[in-house]
Amino acid sequence: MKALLIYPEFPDTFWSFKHALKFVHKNSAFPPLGLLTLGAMLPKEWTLRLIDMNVTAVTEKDLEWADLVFISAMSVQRRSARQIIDRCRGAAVRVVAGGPLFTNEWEEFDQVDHLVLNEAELTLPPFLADLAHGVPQRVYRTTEFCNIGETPPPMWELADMKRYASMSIQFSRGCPFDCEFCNVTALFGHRPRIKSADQIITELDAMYSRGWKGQIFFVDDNFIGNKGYLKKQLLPALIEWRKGKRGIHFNTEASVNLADDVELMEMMVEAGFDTVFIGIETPDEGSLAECNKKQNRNRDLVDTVKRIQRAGLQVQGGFIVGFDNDTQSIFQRQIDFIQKSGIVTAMVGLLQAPAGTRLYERLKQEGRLLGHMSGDNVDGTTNFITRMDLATLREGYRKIMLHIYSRKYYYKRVRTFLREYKAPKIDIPLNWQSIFAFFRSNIHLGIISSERLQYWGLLIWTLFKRPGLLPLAITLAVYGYHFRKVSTSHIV
Ligand code: B12
Ligand code: SF4
Repeated sequence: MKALLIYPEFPDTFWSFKHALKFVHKNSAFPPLGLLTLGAMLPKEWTLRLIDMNVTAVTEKDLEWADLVFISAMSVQRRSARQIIDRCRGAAVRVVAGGPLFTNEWEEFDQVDHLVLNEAELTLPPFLADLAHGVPQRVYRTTEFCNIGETPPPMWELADMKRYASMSIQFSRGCPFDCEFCNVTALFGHRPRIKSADQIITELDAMYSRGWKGQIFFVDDNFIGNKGYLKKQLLPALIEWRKGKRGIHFNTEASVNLADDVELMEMMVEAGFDTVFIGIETPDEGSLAECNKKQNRNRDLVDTVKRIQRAGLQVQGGFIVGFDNDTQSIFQRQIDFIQKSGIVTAMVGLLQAPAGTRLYERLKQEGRLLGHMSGDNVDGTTNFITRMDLATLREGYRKIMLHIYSRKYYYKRVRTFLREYKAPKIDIPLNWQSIFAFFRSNIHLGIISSERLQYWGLLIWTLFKRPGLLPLAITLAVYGYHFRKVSTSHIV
């Protein structure tokens, strides 16, 4: 059997990092870990090929070659996924689809031959067995969650690592919290399930031996969901593994209560973590209560962020406007919070209701649901009737984005952050790629772009005040360039 694994294209969004990637000559930020994991579960005698459409196009020859096409996607890739499904039909090749988009919206994909939903660990074996017997069903679903301690290591050999800015690895699935809008608990459950430290080290060894010496993203929904295991097993193992290995550094996603555990933060930094994405959502207590974001309540969130930054972890933040409780003052309050906290990468979105969440069910019952979410949480759209007049909400949202990503306030925020940040000791060797990126940013941002004054101002300031953080200052300037491009062109 010849199986073609296809990952559809992301639109040009905040998360695509498209405009930043060209500085480092990369095609995409991360490889499709779901498909690489799926690949490891397919029969060993099959011939597999992966096409990540963010890296290479799918040709008619590719479709002719395949006996079966496996597609994985999240909602934001819906459009590209539909196009490739249509092309497969045109080429008379059978399509098997899975991943978050199809798990959440499977009833809308009549054109797909086989929907193998939820976690492949549980639904793929029955599909493969039925296929072998010539009686494959159309839909495979489950309400169970698998034991990821038995998930095989992803097939890295399917991906062309050079094309990506970062690699990905997954230690846990699921999150103990219960935020009303969140898809994670619906898809992966409340009880964090973990891989063993040995599994993680095997996966890291596989990447390292294939020549990967850069950033690795722990794609966990909440990395600190099982603190006991982290402190006793995984982090000590990572600290040991990283010894003598140059270039490797980690980032991840965690809940805000990370700030309350100094020992945990210290261990993460020692293990090579330098960045953590946190769902801050809103500085408004009422809106936090509305969405049941308990862990963010009754705390000084600016101080919490600064504690994490001082421990050596850059905080990236997710923010949301459009809660029922929000009034028009929320826009300025979000701006003030973001500027004060020094969260440089602030992903602000309008509240959307993903299918399968408690929010989706509530809005449906209230007769306020308008259809499926776009899946791009920063495109200024939503899929329900908002309490605040929609035009006002969108105008307020635009105001936030144009403000925080304006040259003046973005560069100001970078300095606020660099002032606070205690840089971890991560040994990143100088290579040709970073030298070229440095020259490219000097030409693009320092000469061609209208932000040249702010750019050189930041570099000179950093050289005098925090010289060790110069590479980070340049990286953040490049991110800013991407965010500004997207926020001025993309928000509807
Ligand atoms: C890494 C990640 C990203 C990366 C994507 C990089 C990449 N190339 O994959 C980045 C940072 C770009 C990203 C962005 C966003 N993401 Co995201 N992301 C994740 C995250 C944290 C991990 C994904 C992953 O690699 N998992 C590990 C692999 C092994 O799991 P998996 O892909 O789910 O695959 C398993 C099953 O789903 C299934 N499976 C998957 N594919 C297939 C295919 C077939 C054929 C079969 C049979 C089975 C199968 O089997 C696999 C093994 O169990 C997930 C959360 C999560 N826990 O998965 C969210 C998640 C996928 N993201 C989500 C969202 C909403 C977003 C954003 C809109 C922002 C946001 N609010 O988080 C943006 C949109 C992107 C954009 N450009 O605008 C949602 C998706 C919801 C949906 N219905 O689509 C998730 C589930 C998190 C959430 N908040 O609910 N994301
Ligand atoms: S803490 Fe994050 S992952 Fe956990 S339920 Fe809330 S939004 Fe979802």
